[in-house]
Amino acid sequence: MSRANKDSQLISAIANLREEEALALVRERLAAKDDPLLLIAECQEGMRQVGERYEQQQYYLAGLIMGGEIFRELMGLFRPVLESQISGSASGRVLLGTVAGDIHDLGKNMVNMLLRCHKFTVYDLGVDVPPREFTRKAQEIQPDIVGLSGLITLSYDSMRETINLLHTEGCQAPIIIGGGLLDEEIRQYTGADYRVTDAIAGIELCQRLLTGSNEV
Ligand code: B12
Repeated sequence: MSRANKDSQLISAIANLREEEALALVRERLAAKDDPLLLIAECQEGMRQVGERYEQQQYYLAGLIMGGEIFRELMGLFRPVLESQISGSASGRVLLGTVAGDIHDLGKNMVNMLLRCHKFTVYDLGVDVPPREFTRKAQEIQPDIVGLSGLITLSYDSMRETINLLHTEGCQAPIIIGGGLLDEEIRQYTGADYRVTDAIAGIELCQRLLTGSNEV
């Protein structure tokens, strides 16, 4: 991803599944007051490379699982730092979830954490969420924004179905889809209003949507 320095030692430690090294590097860089958002971008790039190696059959499924575990541990290091930086006044309600058929939740959880740090109220429905569950919750809480996460090809149909149902049931909140592999064509296919490929862009977009700024 664009914000990450593609050659960093941290990216390489994650891509090579060197857990202890990755944890030590993040601890060190957080202690040296490195920007946690930049570190998160590097972690995402490391995970992208894990996925690439899986695709190229250099790693088996165990590699993906191990990558996921490393990322989860790294998130534990970021959480207290980010939570100590909570700023701004109370903002809007965001309905969030990973769509039906997809169980990836690390990115969604990261978004959840960052949104809370920016004083959003987040209703996170978890993973593999059926369209009907999104509409039921949307009717109950009347969100200001709906965020759908999806990382696998299968999730694009689920996103489309969920968005169709949300519209049919009268939900007028802007809908953002998020996931590392999403592009403009997929956004159009799903009918989403916006798409983002990293959490920081997602938070900035949510802030702009709520302040009514046109610069989206
Ligand atoms: C870790 C991982 C797993 C872990 C997930 C653990 C977990 N609890 O999430 C496990 C091992 C369970 C897994 C399973 C599978 N995986 Co997997 N996985 C990955 C991997 C390596 C990293 C994902 C990740 O966590 N990245 C780090 C986070 C931070 O990034 P992110 O999710 O993109 O999220 C960021 C942004 O996208 C954004 N964002 C995300 N959601 C949202 C939502 C909103 C509203 C907003 C604003 C922003 C936002 O913010 C986040 C932070 O910046 C990816 C590779 C990749 N390129 O992503 C493959 C990948 C997604 N997996 C893949 C596959 C094939 C699978 C399996 C089908 C494998 C199998 N044979 O079983 C299963 C799918 C099961 C299912 N039905 O869902 C493929 C998908 C290919 C495709 N086109 O369909 C990928 C791309 C690997 C590859 N290159 O082949 N996987």
